Amino acid sequence: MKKTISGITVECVKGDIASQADITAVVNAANAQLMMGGGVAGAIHRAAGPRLEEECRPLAPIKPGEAVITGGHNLPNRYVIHCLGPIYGVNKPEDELLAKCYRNALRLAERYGIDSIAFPAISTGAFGYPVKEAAEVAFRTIIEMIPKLKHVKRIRFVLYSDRDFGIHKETLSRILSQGH
Ligand code: AR6
Repeated sequence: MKKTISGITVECVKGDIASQADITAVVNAANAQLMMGGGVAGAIHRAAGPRLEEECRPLAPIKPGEAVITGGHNLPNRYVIHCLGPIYGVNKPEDELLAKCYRNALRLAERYGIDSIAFPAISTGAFGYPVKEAAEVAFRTIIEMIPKLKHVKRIRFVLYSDRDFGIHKETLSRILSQGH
């Protein structure tokens, strides 16, 4: 599924965040220590190799809502942008902290002249954020950022399950049909 908003493509695909070869920067749903983890942080670190953890070590720890950038190492992508999402029910306000992740990742992408970026559904796995609520925050934040983007031309959401893919497609269509 693909939508174009003011010349910028926003798309949803089903797949693995570590296999997005046509994208310049992939986003990691990181832990505060920026180390190997489960889910997305496992897939990204496994594919990138141990030099990614080495590059991350001096940048850690990060706080919920923050984002930092590293190289992609053995990933097919030039950069990894690591975001720490909020733990649902613990880091509050969750919606604001999750919005900050997307905002900060896009700001970093702009600073590095990145043309394409792929996001996983940050916080919706181990951190327990309900997928529908998280998708709403993610797309609303991205759509708000679109007028500020000069370099980023393509924003991809990579969803791991059919259910999450369906929820994201439905949420994006609904938000756009509401005129936002
Ligand atoms: N590609 C795309 N999406 C994925 C993949 C993948 N390879 N693997 C899982 N997902 P999570 P969080 C989906 O747990 O909630 C880690 O252990 C998954 O189904 O990766 O932000 C870190 O070390 C879910 O919908 O991230 C942290 O401690 C979404 O990606 C903590 O978990 C995010 O799930 C971060 O938790």
